[in-house]
Amino acid sequence: MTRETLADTLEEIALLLELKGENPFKIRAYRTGAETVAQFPGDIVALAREGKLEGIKGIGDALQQKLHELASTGSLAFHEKLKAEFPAGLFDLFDLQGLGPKKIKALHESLGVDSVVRLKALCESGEVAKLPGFGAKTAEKILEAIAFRESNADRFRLGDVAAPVEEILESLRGHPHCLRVEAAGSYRRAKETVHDVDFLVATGQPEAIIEFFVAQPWVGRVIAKGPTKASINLTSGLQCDLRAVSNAEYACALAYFTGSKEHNVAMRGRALERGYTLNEYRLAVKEGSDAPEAPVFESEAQLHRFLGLDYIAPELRENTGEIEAAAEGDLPRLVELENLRGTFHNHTVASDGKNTLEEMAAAAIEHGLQYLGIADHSKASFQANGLDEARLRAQIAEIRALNERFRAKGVKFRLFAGSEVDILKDGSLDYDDDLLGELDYVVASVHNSMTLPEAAMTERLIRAVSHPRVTMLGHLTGRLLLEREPYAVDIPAVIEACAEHGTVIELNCNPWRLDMDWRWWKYAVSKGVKCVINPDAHRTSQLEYLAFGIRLARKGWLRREDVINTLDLAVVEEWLGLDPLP
Ligand code: DGT
Ligand code: CA
Ligand code: ZN
Repeated sequence: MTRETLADTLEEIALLLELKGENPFKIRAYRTGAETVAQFPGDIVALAREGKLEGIKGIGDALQQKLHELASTGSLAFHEKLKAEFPAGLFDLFDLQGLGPKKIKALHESLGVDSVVRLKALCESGEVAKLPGFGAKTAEKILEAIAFRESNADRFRLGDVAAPVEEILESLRGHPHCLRVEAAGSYRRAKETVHDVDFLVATGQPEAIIEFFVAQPWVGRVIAKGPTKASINLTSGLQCDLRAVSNAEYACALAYFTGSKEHNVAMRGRALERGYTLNEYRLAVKEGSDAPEAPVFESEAQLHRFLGLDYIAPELRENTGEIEAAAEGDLPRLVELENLRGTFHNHTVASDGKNTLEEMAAAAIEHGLQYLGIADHSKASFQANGLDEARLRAQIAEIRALNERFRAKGVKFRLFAGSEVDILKDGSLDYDDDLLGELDYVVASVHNSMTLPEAAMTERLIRAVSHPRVTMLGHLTGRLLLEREPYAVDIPAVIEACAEHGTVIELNCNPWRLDMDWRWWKYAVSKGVKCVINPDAHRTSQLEYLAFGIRLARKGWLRREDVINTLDLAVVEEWLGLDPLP
Protein backbone atom coordinates (compact mmCIF):
# COMPACT_ATOMS: atom_id res chain seq x y z
CA MET A 1 0.00 0.00 0.00
CA THR A 2 1.43 3.36 -1.00
CA ARG A 3 0.53 6.97 -0.41
CA GLU A 4 -0.40 7.21 -4.12
CA THR A 5 -2.90 4.34 -3.84
CA LEU A 6 -4.55 5.96 -0.83
CA ALA A 7 -4.81 9.33 -2.56
CA ASP A 8 -5.91 7.86 -5.90
CA THR A 9 -8.64 5.82 -4.26
CA LEU A 10 -10.08 8.89 -2.52
CA GLU A 11 -9.86 10.82 -5.78
CA GLU A 12 -11.65 8.04 -7.62
CA ILE A 13 -14.38 7.95 -4.99
CA ALA A 14 -14.86 11.69 -5.50
CA LEU A 15 -15.24 11.09 -9.24
CA LEU A 16 -17.72 8.29 -8.72
CA LEU A 17 -19.79 10.38 -6.30
CA GLU A 18 -19.74 13.16 -8.85
CA LEU A 19 -20.99 10.75 -11.50
CA LYS A 20 -23.81 9.81 -9.18
CA GLY A 21 -24.63 13.47 -8.65
CA GLU A 22 -24.02 13.30 -4.89
CA ASN A 23 -23.84 16.21 -2.48
CA PRO A 24 -20.94 18.53 -3.48
CA PHE A 25 -19.74 18.88 0.12
CA LYS A 26 -19.27 15.17 0.40
CA ILE A 27 -17.40 15.13 -2.91
CA ARG A 28 -15.21 18.00 -1.77
CA ALA A 29 -14.37 16.13 1.44
CA TYR A 30 -12.90 13.24 -0.59
CA ARG A 31 -10.95 15.61 -2.84
CA THR A 32 -9.51 17.47 0.13
CA GLY A 33 -8.71 14.13 1.73
CA ALA A 34 -6.88 12.97 -1.39
CA GLU A 35 -4.83 16.14 -1.47
CA THR A 36 -4.06 15.98 2.24
CA VAL A 37 -2.87 12.39 1.90
CA ALA A 38 -0.71 13.29 -1.10
CA GLN A 39 0.93 16.27 0.62
CA PHE A 40 1.14 15.03 4.23
CA PRO A 41 4.73 15.45 5.46
CA GLY A 42 4.81 12.30 7.64
CA ASP A 43 4.33 8.58 6.96
CA ILE A 44 0.60 8.78 6.25
CA VAL A 45 0.39 5.12 5.20
CA ALA A 46 1.66 3.88 8.56
CA LEU A 47 -0.63 6.27 10.44
CA ALA A 48 -3.62 5.06 8.40
CA ARG A 49 -2.70 1.42 8.94
CA GLU A 50 -2.47 1.94 12.69
CA GLY A 51 -5.67 4.03 12.76
CA LYS A 52 -3.86 7.12 14.05
CA LEU A 53 -5.24 9.79 11.73
CA GLU A 54 -7.17 11.70 14.35
CA GLY A 55 -6.60 15.45 14.36
CA ILE A 56 -5.14 15.69 10.85
CA LYS A 57 -6.70 18.70 9.16
CA GLY A 58 -8.45 17.73 5.93
CA ILE A 59 -9.27 14.16 6.99
CA GLY A 60 -12.64 13.88 8.76
CA ASP A 61 -14.03 10.98 10.78
CA ALA A 62 -15.57 9.13 7.83
CA LEU A 63 -12.36 9.36 5.82
CA GLN A 64 -10.21 8.25 8.76
CA GLN A 65 -12.11 4.99 8.95
CA LYS A 66 -11.99 4.41 5.21
CA LEU A 67 -8.26 5.11 5.03
CA HIS A 68 -7.69 2.75 7.93
CA GLU A 69 -9.66 -0.01 6.21
CA LEU A 70 -7.83 0.54 2.95
CA ALA A 71 -4.34 0.71 4.47
CA SER A 72 -4.82 -2.25 6.78
CA THR A 73 -6.75 -4.63 4.46
CA GLY A 74 -5.64 -3.46 1.00
CA SER A 75 -9.16 -2.69 -0.20
CA LEU A 76 -12.17 -0.60 0.68
CA ALA A 77 -15.69 -2.08 0.54
CA PHE A 78 -17.30 1.34 -0.02
CA HIS A 79 -15.10 1.96 -3.05
CA GLU A 80 -15.70 -1.50 -4.52
CA LYS A 81 -19.45 -1.13 -4.12
CA LEU A 82 -19.44 2.28 -5.80
CA LYS A 83 -17.35 0.98 -8.70
CA ALA A 84 -19.73 -1.92 -9.23
CA GLU A 85 -22.54 0.55 -9.95
CA PHE A 86 -20.87 1.64 -13.20
CA PRO A 87 -19.70 -0.19 -16.31
CA ALA A 88 -15.96 -0.84 -16.13
CA GLY A 89 -15.32 0.84 -19.49
CA LEU A 90 -16.53 4.14 -18.10
CA PHE A 91 -13.33 4.58 -16.11
CA ASP A 92 -11.28 4.71 -19.30
CA LEU A 93 -13.08 7.94 -20.16
CA PHE A 94 -11.33 9.66 -17.28
CA ASP A 95 -8.00 9.11 -19.02
CA LEU A 96 -9.08 11.29 -21.92
CA GLN A 97 -7.57 14.75 -21.78
CA GLY A 98 -10.16 17.47 -21.21
CA LEU A 99 -13.04 15.19 -20.22
CA GLY A 100 -14.16 15.72 -16.61
CA PRO A 101 -16.82 14.04 -14.45
CA LYS A 102 -19.58 16.49 -15.44
CA LYS A 103 -19.23 15.76 -19.14
CA ILE A 104 -18.81 12.03 -18.54
CA LYS A 105 -21.95 12.03 -16.44
CA ALA A 106 -23.90 13.79 -19.20
CA LEU A 107 -22.58 11.38 -21.83
CA HIS A 108 -23.39 8.38 -19.68
CA GLU A 109 -26.90 9.51 -18.80
CA SER A 110 -28.06 10.96 -22.10
CA LEU A 111 -26.33 8.69 -24.59
CA GLY A 112 -25.51 5.64 -22.52
CA VAL A 113 -21.78 6.05 -23.16
CA ASP A 114 -20.00 3.26 -21.28
CA SER A 115 -16.68 2.95 -23.12
CA VAL A 116 -14.19 4.85 -25.25
CA VAL A 117 -15.21 2.83 -28.32
CA ARG A 118 -18.83 3.88 -27.93
CA LEU A 119 -17.91 7.48 -27.26
CA LYS A 120 -15.83 7.56 -30.44
CA ALA A 121 -18.72 6.20 -32.52
CA LEU A 122 -21.14 8.76 -31.07
CA CYS A 123 -18.71 11.63 -31.72
CA GLU A 124 -18.32 10.51 -35.32
CA SER A 125 -22.06 10.13 -35.88
CA GLY A 126 -22.68 13.66 -34.62
CA GLU A 127 -24.73 12.61 -31.56
CA VAL A 128 -22.29 14.08 -29.07
CA ALA A 129 -22.23 17.47 -30.80
CA LYS A 130 -26.02 17.65 -30.40
CA LEU A 131 -25.90 17.25 -26.61
CA PRO A 132 -26.58 20.47 -24.68
CA GLY A 133 -23.28 21.94 -23.49
CA PHE A 134 -21.19 20.00 -26.02
CA GLY A 135 -21.22 21.21 -29.63
CA ALA A 136 -19.14 20.33 -32.68
CA LYS A 137 -15.92 21.77 -31.26
CA THR A 138 -16.12 19.71 -28.08
CA ALA A 139 -16.88 16.57 -30.06
CA GLU A 140 -13.83 17.25 -32.21
CA LYS A 141 -11.65 17.79 -29.12
CA ILE A 142 -12.88 14.48 -27.71
CA LEU A 143 -11.98 12.70 -30.94
CA GLU A 144 -8.49 14.24 -30.81
CA ALA A 145 -8.07 13.04 -27.23
CA ILE A 146 -9.16 9.54 -28.26
CA ALA A 147 -6.71 9.54 -31.17
CA PHE A 148 -3.90 10.61 -28.83
CA ARG A 149 -4.77 7.80 -26.44
CA GLU A 150 -4.95 5.24 -29.26
CA SER A 151 -1.60 6.28 -30.69
CA ASN A 152 -0.08 5.77 -27.23
CA ALA A 153 -1.71 2.46 -26.42
CA ASP A 154 0.98 -0.20 -25.93
CA ARG A 155 3.77 2.34 -25.61
CA PHE A 156 5.93 2.71 -22.51
CA ARG A 157 8.16 5.48 -21.24
CA LEU A 158 11.89 4.75 -21.40
CA GLY A 159 12.12 5.57 -17.71
CA ASP A 160 9.49 3.00 -16.83
CA VAL A 161 11.08 0.14 -18.76
CA ALA A 162 14.71 0.77 -17.78
CA ALA A 163 14.57 -1.00 -14.41
CA PRO A 164 12.87 -4.23 -15.63
CA VAL A 165 15.07 -4.33 -18.74
CA GLU A 166 18.24 -4.04 -16.68
CA GLU A 167 16.96 -6.75 -14.35
CA ILE A 168 16.29 -9.11 -17.26
CA LEU A 169 19.72 -8.39 -18.75
CA GLU A 170 21.30 -9.10 -15.39
CA SER A 171 19.63 -12.47 -15.07
CA LEU A 172 20.38 -13.47 -18.68
CA ARG A 173 24.02 -12.52 -18.14
CA GLY A 174 24.08 -14.95 -15.26
CA HIS A 175 23.08 -17.88 -17.48
CA PRO A 176 26.07 -20.16 -18.21
CA HIS A 177 25.21 -20.43 -21.94
CA CYS A 178 24.77 -16.69 -22.46
CA LEU A 179 27.91 -15.40 -24.18
CA ARG A 180 26.72 -11.87 -24.88
CA VAL A 181 23.41 -10.10 -24.39
CA GLU A 182 21.98 -6.69 -25.17
CA ALA A 183 18.56 -5.00 -25.24
CA ALA A 184 18.45 -3.72 -28.83
CA GLY A 185 15.67 -1.86 -30.70
CA SER A 186 14.30 1.51 -29.66
CA TYR A 187 15.46 0.90 -26.08
CA ARG A 188 19.10 0.84 -27.14
CA ARG A 189 18.56 3.84 -29.39
CA ALA A 190 17.20 5.73 -26.36
CA LYS A 191 13.84 6.58 -27.82
CA GLU A 192 11.78 8.46 -25.22
CA THR A 193 9.05 5.82 -25.47
CA VAL A 194 9.24 2.22 -26.68
CA HIS A 195 6.70 -0.24 -28.01
CA ASP A 196 8.56 -3.41 -27.15
CA VAL A 197 12.03 -4.46 -26.07
CA ASP A 198 14.21 -6.65 -28.31
CA PHE A 199 16.67 -8.82 -26.40
CA LEU A 200 19.48 -10.43 -28.34
CA VAL A 201 21.61 -13.25 -26.95
CA ALA A 202 24.72 -14.88 -28.39
CA THR A 203 24.75 -18.54 -27.41
CA GLY A 204 25.62 -22.06 -28.52
CA GLN A 205 22.50 -23.37 -26.74
CA PRO A 206 19.53 -21.31 -27.97
CA GLU A 207 16.87 -23.63 -26.57
CA ALA A 208 18.30 -23.50 -23.07
CA ILE A 209 18.25 -19.70 -23.20
CA ILE A 210 14.67 -19.60 -24.51
CA GLU A 211 13.44 -21.99 -21.80
CA PHE A 212 15.19 -19.93 -19.16
CA PHE A 213 13.75 -16.65 -20.52
CA VAL A 214 10.10 -17.75 -20.52
CA ALA A 215 10.34 -19.32 -17.06
CA GLN A 216 11.33 -16.14 -15.21
CA PRO A 217 9.08 -14.73 -12.47
CA TRP A 218 8.55 -11.41 -14.31
CA VAL A 219 6.80 -13.17 -17.20
CA GLY A 220 3.08 -12.39 -17.25
CA ARG A 221 2.24 -14.30 -20.41
CA VAL A 222 4.14 -16.23 -23.09
CA ILE A 223 2.94 -14.96 -26.49
CA ALA A 224 5.07 -17.25 -28.65
CA LYS A 225 7.99 -19.61 -28.22
CA GLY A 226 10.19 -21.31 -30.82
CA PRO A 227 13.69 -22.85 -30.92
CA THR A 228 15.51 -19.50 -31.29
CA LYS A 229 12.83 -16.88 -30.54
CA ALA A 230 10.34 -16.09 -27.82
CA SER A 231 7.90 -13.28 -27.11
CA ILE A 232 6.47 -12.57 -23.68
CA ASN A 233 4.52 -9.91 -21.86
CA LEU A 234 5.86 -8.77 -18.53
CA THR A 235 3.28 -8.48 -15.77
CA SER A 236 3.22 -4.74 -16.62
CA GLY A 237 2.08 -5.62 -20.15
CA LEU A 238 5.40 -4.63 -21.76
CA GLN A 239 6.23 -6.98 -24.61
CA CYS A 240 9.74 -8.42 -24.67
CA ASP A 241 11.10 -10.42 -27.60
CA LEU A 242 14.22 -12.51 -27.33
CA ARG A 243 16.28 -13.84 -30.21
CA ALA A 244 19.15 -16.24 -29.81
CA VAL A 245 21.91 -16.22 -32.44
CA SER A 246 25.37 -17.74 -32.74
CA ASN A 247 28.32 -15.74 -31.55
CA ALA A 248 29.45 -15.32 -35.19
CA GLU A 249 26.10 -13.78 -36.14
CA TYR A 250 25.85 -11.56 -33.09
CA ALA A 251 27.43 -8.34 -34.42
CA CYS A 252 25.29 -8.20 -37.57
CA ALA A 253 22.18 -9.23 -35.63
CA LEU A 254 22.80 -6.55 -33.01
CA ALA A 255 23.18 -3.91 -35.72
CA TYR A 256 20.01 -5.12 -37.44
CA PHE A 257 17.80 -5.38 -34.35
CA THR A 258 19.00 -2.07 -32.97
CA GLY A 259 17.64 -0.36 -36.09
CA SER A 260 16.14 2.00 -36.71
CA LYS A 261 14.45 0.53 -39.73
CA GLU A 262 15.34 3.66 -41.73
CA HIS A 263 18.96 3.43 -40.61
CA ASN A 264 19.03 -0.25 -41.59
CA VAL A 265 17.69 0.48 -45.06
CA ALA A 266 20.41 3.07 -45.63
CA MET A 267 23.11 0.72 -44.31
CA ARG A 268 21.90 -2.06 -46.59
CA GLY A 269 22.08 0.38 -49.50
CA ARG A 270 25.64 1.23 -48.57
CA ALA A 271 26.57 -2.46 -48.43
CA LEU A 272 24.97 -3.06 -51.84
CA GLU A 273 27.02 -0.23 -53.36
CA ARG A 274 30.08 -2.15 -52.21
CA GLY A 275 28.89 -5.48 -53.62
CA TYR A 276 27.42 -7.01 -50.44
CA THR A 277 24.04 -7.93 -49.08
CA LEU A 278 23.40 -7.17 -45.42
CA ASN A 279 20.71 -8.93 -43.43
CA GLU A 280 19.98 -9.73 -39.80
CA TYR A 281 22.67 -12.42 -39.62
CA ARG A 282 25.51 -11.50 -41.94
CA LEU A 283 27.16 -9.45 -44.61
CA ALA A 284 27.56 -11.63 -47.73
CA VAL A 285 28.98 -11.14 -51.22
CA LYS A 286 26.17 -10.20 -53.61
CA GLU A 287 25.52 -12.59 -56.49
CA GLY A 288 27.59 -11.61 -59.50
CA SER A 289 29.80 -9.26 -57.48
CA ASP A 290 33.59 -9.76 -57.42
CA ALA A 291 33.96 -8.17 -53.99
CA PRO A 292 36.18 -10.17 -51.63
CA GLU A 293 34.64 -12.48 -49.00
CA ALA A 294 33.54 -10.54 -45.90
CA PRO A 295 35.06 -11.53 -42.55
CA VAL A 296 33.05 -12.63 -39.49
CA PHE A 297 32.52 -9.43 -37.52
CA GLU A 298 33.19 -9.55 -33.83
CA SER A 299 31.60 -6.20 -33.15
CA GLU A 300 29.39 -3.57 -34.71
CA ALA A 301 32.41 -1.30 -34.86
CA GLN A 302 34.14 -3.77 -37.18
CA LEU A 303 31.07 -3.94 -39.40
CA HIS A 304 30.90 -0.14 -39.57
CA ARG A 305 34.59 0.07 -40.36
CA PHE A 306 34.24 -2.51 -43.14
CA LEU A 307 31.58 -0.30 -44.71
CA GLY A 308 33.92 2.69 -44.55
CA LEU A 309 32.29 4.26 -41.51
CA ASP A 310 33.34 5.43 -38.07
CA TYR A 311 31.48 3.64 -35.30
CA ILE A 312 27.98 5.05 -34.99
CA ALA A 313 26.61 5.15 -31.44
CA PRO A 314 23.17 3.47 -31.14
CA GLU A 315 21.46 6.69 -30.06
CA LEU A 316 22.28 8.27 -33.43
CA ARG A 317 20.88 5.52 -35.62
CA GLU A 318 17.78 7.25 -36.97
CA ASN A 319 19.06 7.96 -40.49
CA THR A 320 19.20 11.67 -39.84
CA GLY A 321 22.67 12.20 -41.25
CA GLU A 322 24.70 9.89 -39.02
CA ILE A 323 25.81 7.60 -41.87
CA GLU A 324 27.03 10.52 -44.00
CA ALA A 325 28.81 12.02 -40.98
CA ALA A 326 30.41 8.66 -40.14
CA ALA A 327 31.66 8.37 -43.74
CA GLU A 328 33.23 11.83 -43.52
CA GLY A 329 34.73 11.33 -40.06
CA ASP A 330 32.38 14.07 -38.83
CA LEU A 331 30.46 12.32 -36.07
CA PRO A 332 30.29 14.31 -32.85
CA ARG A 333 32.02 12.96 -29.76
CA LEU A 334 28.94 12.53 -27.61
CA VAL A 335 28.55 13.73 -24.03
CA GLU A 336 28.80 11.10 -21.27
CA LEU A 337 27.38 10.83 -17.76
CA GLU A 338 30.89 11.12 -16.31
CA ASN A 339 31.22 14.57 -17.91
CA LEU A 340 28.57 16.14 -15.69
CA ARG A 341 29.87 18.36 -12.88
CA GLY A 342 26.59 19.62 -11.45
CA THR A 343 22.93 20.30 -12.25
CA PHE A 344 20.59 23.24 -11.84
CA HIS A 345 16.92 22.37 -11.52
CA ASN A 346 16.12 20.64 -8.23
CA HIS A 347 13.42 21.01 -5.61
CA THR A 348 13.37 20.71 -1.81
CA VAL A 349 10.72 20.45 0.91
CA ALA A 350 10.41 24.24 0.68
CA SER A 351 8.12 23.70 -2.34
CA ASP A 352 6.99 20.25 -3.49
CA GLY A 353 10.20 18.26 -3.03
CA LYS A 354 10.63 15.50 -0.46
CA ASN A 355 14.13 16.22 0.85
CA THR A 356 15.83 19.11 2.61
CA LEU A 357 18.62 21.31 1.27
CA GLU A 358 21.16 19.34 3.31
CA GLU A 359 19.87 16.00 2.05
CA MET A 360 19.87 17.13 -1.58
CA ALA A 361 23.40 18.50 -1.20
CA ALA A 362 24.62 15.27 0.40
CA ALA A 363 23.12 13.24 -2.44
CA ALA A 364 24.74 15.47 -5.06
CA ILE A 365 28.12 15.08 -3.35
CA GLU A 366 27.54 11.33 -3.30
CA HIS A 367 27.01 11.50 -7.09
CA GLY A 368 30.39 13.18 -7.42
CA LEU A 369 28.93 16.56 -8.39
CA GLN A 370 30.69 19.83 -7.61
CA TYR A 371 27.56 21.96 -7.48
CA LEU A 372 23.81 21.68 -7.19
CA GLY A 373 21.32 24.36 -8.16
CA ILE A 374 18.19 24.66 -6.03
CA ALA A 375 15.21 25.90 -7.99
CA ASP A 376 12.05 25.56 -5.94
CA HIS A 377 8.73 26.77 -7.32
CA SER A 378 7.69 30.41 -7.25
CA LYS A 379 4.54 31.74 -5.64
CA ALA A 380 2.19 31.43 -8.65
CA SER A 381 2.64 27.65 -8.40
CA PHE A 382 0.60 27.57 -5.22
CA GLN A 383 -0.45 23.96 -5.94
CA ALA A 384 3.24 23.08 -5.56
CA ASN A 385 3.65 25.20 -2.43
CA GLY A 386 5.66 27.84 -4.32
CA LEU A 387 7.76 30.23 -2.21
CA ASP A 388 6.70 33.81 -1.60
CA GLU A 389 9.36 36.53 -1.49
CA ALA A 390 10.07 36.19 2.22
CA ARG A 391 10.47 32.41 2.09
CA LEU A 392 12.72 32.64 -0.96
CA ARG A 393 14.93 35.22 0.74
CA ALA A 394 15.15 32.97 3.78
CA GLN A 395 16.15 30.07 1.55
CA ILE A 396 18.84 32.13 -0.14
CA ALA A 397 20.28 32.93 3.29
CA GLU A 398 20.10 29.27 4.27
CA ILE A 399 22.00 28.26 1.14
CA ARG A 400 24.70 30.86 1.78
CA ALA A 401 25.08 29.55 5.33
CA LEU A 402 25.32 25.96 4.13
CA ASN A 403 27.98 26.92 1.61
CA GLU A 404 30.00 28.43 4.43
CA ARG A 405 29.70 25.20 6.35
CA PHE A 406 30.99 23.23 3.35
CA ARG A 407 33.93 25.61 3.14
CA ALA A 408 34.67 25.35 6.83
CA LYS A 409 34.71 21.56 6.54
CA GLY A 410 36.89 21.68 3.44
CA VAL A 411 34.17 20.16 1.21
CA LYS A 412 34.62 21.36 -2.35
CA PHE A 413 30.95 21.73 -3.18
CA ARG A 414 28.57 24.62 -3.72
CA LEU A 415 24.83 25.03 -3.64
CA PHE A 416 23.51 27.66 -6.03
CA ALA A 417 20.49 29.68 -4.96
CA GLY A 418 18.06 29.70 -7.84
CA SER A 419 14.36 29.49 -8.48
CA GLU A 420 12.06 27.84 -10.95
CA VAL A 421 10.16 31.01 -11.63
CA ASP A 422 6.75 30.75 -13.25
CA ILE A 423 6.39 32.40 -16.61
CA LEU A 424 3.07 34.17 -16.19
CA LYS A 425 0.43 34.25 -18.90
CA ASP A 426 1.81 37.41 -20.49
CA GLY A 427 5.44 36.23 -20.39
CA SER A 428 6.38 38.29 -17.34
CA LEU A 429 8.00 36.59 -14.37
CA ASP A 430 6.57 35.71 -10.99
CA TYR A 431 9.13 37.73 -8.92
CA ASP A 432 10.31 41.30 -9.38
CA ASP A 433 13.71 42.12 -10.82
CA ASP A 434 15.22 43.00 -7.43
CA LEU A 435 14.54 39.57 -6.02
CA LEU A 436 15.62 37.86 -9.25
CA GLY A 437 18.86 39.82 -8.97
CA GLU A 438 19.53 38.32 -5.53
CA LEU A 439 19.50 34.82 -7.00
CA ASP A 440 22.52 33.06 -8.44
CA TYR A 441 20.50 32.00 -11.51
CA VAL A 442 16.94 31.63 -12.73
CA VAL A 443 15.09 28.76 -14.42
CA ALA A 444 11.92 30.06 -16.09
CA SER A 445 9.07 27.60 -16.72
CA VAL A 446 5.43 27.51 -17.73
CA HIS A 447 3.10 25.74 -15.30
CA ASN A 448 -0.31 27.25 -16.10
CA SER A 449 -2.35 28.67 -18.99
CA MET A 450 -1.02 25.93 -21.24
CA THR A 451 -3.79 26.14 -23.82
CA LEU A 452 -2.89 29.54 -25.24
CA PRO A 453 -2.90 29.75 -29.04
CA GLU A 454 0.50 29.09 -30.61
CA ALA A 455 1.30 32.73 -31.41
CA ALA A 456 0.50 33.89 -27.87
CA MET A 457 2.45 31.01 -26.29
CA THR A 458 5.44 31.72 -28.52
CA GLU A 459 5.39 35.40 -27.66
CA ARG A 460 5.07 34.52 -23.97
CA LEU A 461 8.14 32.27 -24.02
CA ILE A 462 10.17 34.70 -26.11
CA ARG A 463 9.43 37.49 -23.66
CA ALA A 464 10.55 35.28 -20.78
CA VAL A 465 13.80 34.05 -22.35
CA SER A 466 14.63 37.63 -23.36
CA HIS A 467 14.55 38.76 -19.73
CA PRO A 468 18.11 39.54 -18.66
CA ARG A 469 17.74 37.67 -15.35
CA VAL A 470 16.60 34.41 -16.95
CA THR A 471 19.47 31.96 -17.16
CA MET A 472 17.66 28.95 -18.56
CA LEU A 473 14.31 27.89 -19.96
CA GLY A 474 12.73 24.89 -18.15
CA HIS A 475 10.84 22.05 -19.90
CA LEU A 476 10.14 24.00 -23.07
CA THR A 477 6.98 22.26 -24.33
CA GLY A 478 5.37 21.10 -21.07
CA ARG A 479 4.70 17.66 -22.53
CA LEU A 480 4.07 14.67 -20.28
CA LEU A 481 4.97 11.64 -22.35
CA LEU A 482 2.00 9.43 -23.21
CA GLU A 483 -0.20 11.68 -21.11
CA ARG A 484 -0.20 15.30 -22.16
CA GLU A 485 0.62 16.78 -25.56
CA PRO A 486 3.21 19.53 -25.78
CA TYR A 487 1.63 22.95 -25.81
CA ALA A 488 1.36 24.73 -29.11
CA VAL A 489 4.54 26.76 -29.52
CA ASP A 490 6.89 27.72 -32.35
CA ILE A 491 10.01 25.92 -31.10
CA PRO A 492 12.49 27.31 -33.67
CA ALA A 493 11.38 30.85 -32.85
CA VAL A 494 11.99 30.21 -29.14
CA ILE A 495 15.39 28.66 -29.90
CA GLU A 496 16.32 31.73 -31.94
CA ALA A 497 15.30 34.05 -29.10
CA CYS A 498 17.42 31.99 -26.68
CA ALA A 499 20.34 32.32 -29.09
CA GLU A 500 19.92 36.07 -29.25
CA HIS A 501 19.81 36.50 -25.46
CA GLY A 502 22.29 33.84 -24.40
CA THR A 503 19.59 31.86 -22.60
CA VAL A 504 20.31 28.17 -22.06
CA ILE A 505 17.66 25.55 -22.84
CA GLU A 506 16.98 22.73 -20.42
CA LEU A 507 16.92 19.07 -21.24
CA ASN A 508 14.61 18.06 -18.42
CA CYS A 509 15.55 14.47 -17.50
CA ASN A 510 12.35 13.52 -15.74
CA PRO A 511 11.31 10.41 -17.72
CA TRP A 512 7.82 11.85 -18.08
CA ARG A 513 9.21 14.93 -19.80
CA LEU A 514 12.57 14.51 -21.59
CA ASP A 515 11.87 18.01 -22.79
CA MET A 516 13.20 19.79 -24.95
CA ASP A 517 12.71 16.95 -27.40
CA TRP A 518 15.92 15.37 -28.78
CA ARG A 519 14.91 16.22 -32.35
CA TRP A 520 15.59 19.96 -31.77
CA TRP A 521 19.06 19.97 -30.25
CA LYS A 522 20.95 19.93 -33.54
CA TYR A 523 19.12 23.07 -34.55
CA ALA A 524 19.72 24.69 -31.16
CA VAL A 525 23.44 23.94 -31.34
CA SER A 526 23.59 25.29 -34.89
CA LYS A 527 22.25 28.57 -33.48
CA GLY A 528 24.83 28.58 -30.69
CA VAL A 529 22.40 27.69 -27.88
CA LYS A 530 23.74 25.66 -24.96
CA CYS A 531 21.95 22.80 -23.24
CA VAL A 532 21.64 22.24 -19.50
CA ILE A 533 20.85 18.69 -18.37
CA ASN A 534 18.57 18.97 -15.34
CA PRO A 535 16.92 16.15 -13.39
CA ASP A 536 14.09 18.30 -11.95
CA ALA A 537 14.67 16.14 -8.88
CA HIS A 538 11.94 16.23 -6.26
CA ARG A 539 13.80 13.78 -4.03
CA THR A 540 17.40 12.67 -3.68
CA SER A 541 16.89 9.43 -5.62
CA GLN A 542 15.75 11.40 -8.67
CA LEU A 543 19.27 12.65 -9.30
CA GLU A 544 19.43 9.29 -11.07
CA TYR A 545 17.31 10.84 -13.82
CA LEU A 546 20.49 12.46 -15.07
CA ALA A 547 21.32 9.14 -16.73
CA PHE A 548 18.17 9.37 -18.89
CA GLY A 549 18.99 12.97 -19.74
CA ILE A 550 22.43 11.95 -20.93
CA ARG A 551 20.99 9.28 -23.20
CA LEU A 552 18.58 11.76 -24.78
CA ALA A 553 21.32 14.39 -25.03
CA ARG A 554 23.41 11.89 -26.98
CA LYS A 555 20.40 11.17 -29.14
CA GLY A 556 20.32 14.91 -29.84
CA TRP A 557 23.98 14.76 -31.03
CA LEU A 558 25.14 16.84 -28.05
CA ARG A 559 28.82 16.98 -27.20
CA ARG A 560 30.38 17.79 -23.88
CA GLU A 561 31.02 21.36 -24.97
CA ASP A 562 27.33 21.87 -25.82
CA VAL A 563 26.25 21.10 -22.25
CA ILE A 564 26.77 23.87 -19.72
CA ASN A 565 26.75 21.65 -16.63
CA THR A 566 29.81 19.74 -17.78
CA LEU A 567 31.77 22.84 -16.77
CA ASP A 568 33.81 22.80 -13.58
CA LEU A 569 32.57 24.81 -10.62
CA ALA A 570 35.03 27.65 -11.10
CA VAL A 571 34.01 28.10 -14.74
CA VAL A 572 30.32 28.01 -13.89
CA GLU A 573 30.84 30.60 -11.17
CA GLU A 574 32.46 32.85 -13.72
CA TRP A 575 29.68 32.22 -16.24
CA LEU A 576 27.05 33.16 -13.64
CA GLY A 577 29.04 36.24 -12.65
CA LEU A 578 29.52 34.96 -9.10
CA ASP A 579 32.53 35.40 -6.89
CA PRO A 580 34.13 32.13 -5.99
CA LEU A 581 33.54 31.28 -2.35
CA PRO A 582 36.43 32.42 -0.17
P1 DGT B 1 9.52 0.12 -31.17
O1 DGT B 1 9.61 -1.28 -30.69
O2 DGT B 1 8.31 0.39 -31.98
O3 DGT B 1 9.67 1.11 -30.06
O4 DGT B 1 10.75 0.41 -32.16
P2 DGT B 1 11.92 -0.56 -32.64
O5 DGT B 1 12.86 0.28 -33.42
O6 DGT B 1 12.48 -1.30 -31.50
O7 DGT B 1 11.20 -1.51 -33.67
P3 DGT B 1 10.91 -3.07 -33.65
O8 DGT B 1 10.84 -3.61 -32.29
O9 DGT B 1 9.71 -3.26 -34.53
O10 DGT B 1 12.13 -3.71 -34.43
C1 DGT B 1 13.44 -3.74 -33.87
C2 DGT B 1 14.43 -3.43 -34.94
O11 DGT B 1 14.39 -4.45 -35.95
C3 DGT B 1 14.15 -2.16 -35.69
O12 DGT B 1 14.65 -1.03 -35.02
C4 DGT B 1 14.87 -2.42 -36.97
C5 DGT B 1 14.67 -3.88 -37.21
N1 DGT B 1 13.55 -4.07 -38.13
C6 DGT B 1 12.30 -4.43 -37.81
N2 DGT B 1 11.54 -4.51 -38.92
C7 DGT B 1 12.34 -4.18 -39.96
C8 DGT B 1 12.17 -4.08 -41.36
O13 DGT B 1 11.08 -4.29 -41.91
N3 DGT B 1 13.24 -3.73 -42.11
C9 DGT B 1 14.45 -3.48 -41.56
N4 DGT B 1 15.45 -3.11 -42.32
N5 DGT B 1 14.66 -3.56 -40.23
C10 DGT B 1 13.62 -3.91 -39.46
CA1 CA C 1 11.30 -2.74 -30.15
ZN1 ZN D 1 8.60 22.75 -13.61
